[in-house]
Order: sequence, then structure tokens, then C-alpha cells
Amino acid sequence: MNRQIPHRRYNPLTGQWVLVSPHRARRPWSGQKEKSPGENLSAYDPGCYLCPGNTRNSGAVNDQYTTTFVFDNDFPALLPPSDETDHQSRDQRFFIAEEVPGICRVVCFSPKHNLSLAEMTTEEIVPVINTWAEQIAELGAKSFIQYVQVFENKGAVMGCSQPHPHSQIWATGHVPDEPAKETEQQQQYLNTHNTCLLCDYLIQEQAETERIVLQNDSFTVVVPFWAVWPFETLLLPNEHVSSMPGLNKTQRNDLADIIRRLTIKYDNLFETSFPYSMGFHGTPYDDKSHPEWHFHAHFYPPLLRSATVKKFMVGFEMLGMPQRDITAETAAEMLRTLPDIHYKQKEVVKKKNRSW
Ligand code: H2U
Ligand code: ZN
Repeated sequence: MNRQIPHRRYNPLTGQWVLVSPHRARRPWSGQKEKSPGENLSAYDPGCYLCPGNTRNSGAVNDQYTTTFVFDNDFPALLPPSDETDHQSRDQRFFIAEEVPGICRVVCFSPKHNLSLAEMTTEEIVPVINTWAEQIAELGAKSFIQYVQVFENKGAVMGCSQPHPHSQIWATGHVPDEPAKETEQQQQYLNTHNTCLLCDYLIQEQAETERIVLQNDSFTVVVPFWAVWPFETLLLPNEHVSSMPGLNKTQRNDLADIIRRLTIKYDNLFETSFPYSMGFHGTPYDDKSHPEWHFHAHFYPPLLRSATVKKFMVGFEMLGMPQRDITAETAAEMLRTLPDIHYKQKEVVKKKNRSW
């Protein structure tokens, strides 16, 4: 099939389709431009709610933390289970609602206000991974929790409200829609083929190579064949492992390495602190066994052409189906060929060389 003509691609993880229209990338842009994110943050900001020793909006005071720091979200979207039960009778066809118990936490990556994952060392990212894994195991073990979603909103354009590098954890009493769809699809695949969907997909991607962005001994990053966002990536463990707490020490080190190199490539793409929403998907904690689950991370960055022009999910995307302009193969090549050294680091090296 000619990939330069409009076509649709199937996402076997969710069962949904994406419309690919490669020729549209050439259209002129007179629409909205985002502000470039401020690049010059200091290592400590006395006005930041997340910096060590500072007082949060709730009045709570942060520890003088030196690595990662976890706290209960002061404005949680979910609350632990209550004793109150709603006995009102309702029309069960149209007014279906149920209480959702849950716990929301915030994980600061490091005490430094200006240190995003892309600028942290592998050794600095490992404690973040260990903290995520501990939190997933601890929250997943609670009787009223069925799923633990770890995610990072990075950049104001993605709705991030605090510039201090951090992620969020929402643990819920039900399995949310995205991991629920992925559970269903992976189960169906296992039932039909007696193998794992993502293990098999990875073998195909490794054979074709054109959508691979990065690899190390334990992980592979691809722009998935069915990517929706322009520079969307899927990060997959090379071995079948169902959740982050199941990663061994070497795999955690390799996860830190690949996250660092991927986020550097993202920053290098438009020489900006690259915005995205990212998150990890792993096995649910619903007391069922999940041999089908292959742990992974999704990165969904909104930028399309430059640091200031983003992809809008409007019109046909809202009313019809998702659509993308450049192909997954073009996006993968653009990311793959970018250097693994952060552009700010290159500036430092350039300046040093000039003074020699
Ligand atoms: P985002 O940047 O992804 O919005 O996450 C920041 C979270 O930090 C947000 O959920 C919480 C917000 O509720 N927060 C506190 O819990 N306390 C504060 O003092 C500031 C922000
Ligand atoms: Zn801060």
C-alpha cells in the first residue's frame, strides 16, 4: 500500500483506527501559536509549592527532600471510600453513576526546580522509577484499588499547573477506560494466538526497524504504526513483564537510560523543553490473573511543526476519528536521527570550545 495517500491504520491495543493524511503536513499555518516555555528557571523557587521546605497551597510544609518526594495531592480528584451510600432510586437506562474511591499523589522527581527528566542523569532517574514502582505496589495492594495510573503532564500546553518537575499518581477503585480497552484487546489476542500481543508486535517492529527510535538491552521505543499524536512513542520492555514493580535492577537502570535519551531527543527536536503527557500502563490490581499484560509507557506530545505550533484534536477528530498528518515512519526517522546529547549541553560544550 502507498503510505503517501490517505489511509487508516488499526491500533490492536485499543481496537481503534487512525486516519493518516501525509500530504496535509504541507498546508499553510496561520492559526494559533503557543508561547515557548520559559527556559531559565532557577534550581530553587521560593514561590514554588513543590520545592523542598516550601509551604504548599494547603498549608502543609514540604520536607527538605534530597531525592524524590511523594505527597498526597491537596486537591485530589478521588477520595478514599466513604460509608455514605446513595439509596435514591434512579432510572437505570440514563442516569447510571457510581462512587469511585481512590487516592491521588504527587511525586516530585528531585529537589531541583529546573531539572526535567531530559536533564537528569540515569543515576538520578533510577530513584524516580523505584518510587513509582513502590507506589504502584503499595496502592495496588489496597483492597479498594483496582488500578494505579502513573503519569506526567509536562508543559503549560499540556495543562501542567506546576513547573517543578513532577508526576502524578491516581489510584482508582475501577480500571479506567484506556487500560480497560488494552486489557480486553490483550486478553483476546492471547486467547486467539496463545502468545502476547506486544511481544509479537515488538518482533515485527524489530524486523521492520523503520519505526524504531531507540533501543537498549531491556527496552525498545517505537513510533507505533498506529500513532495518533505527531511524535507519539510507545516504550516497550524487550522481555514479557506485566508491571513496573516486576522490573529487576538492571531493567530499572535501563528504563532510566531510555527515558533520559528519549526525553533528550524530544527536547532536541524543536530545541525547547518538549511538552507531553506520558504514563505507564501495567497490570490491573483487580484480584484476577493477567498473563496477557505487557507493561509499557505511552508518550503523547502535542507539538507538530515547531515549538509553537501544536496539533489540535478538533473537528473530525472530535466527531469522527483521530487523524494525523506526517506518517509514523517519518516521525520515527526524525526522532531517531536526532543526537542523544541535550541541546543545552551542546551549547555548554560549544562555549567551552570557544574559550580554548
Ligand atoms: P499538574 O502540574 O499535572 O497539574 O500536577 C500538579 C498537582 O499538584 C495538581 O494535581 C497538586 C495539584 O492538585 N498540588 C498540590 O497538591 N498542592 C499544592 O500546593 C499545589 C499543587
Ligand atoms: Zn520548585
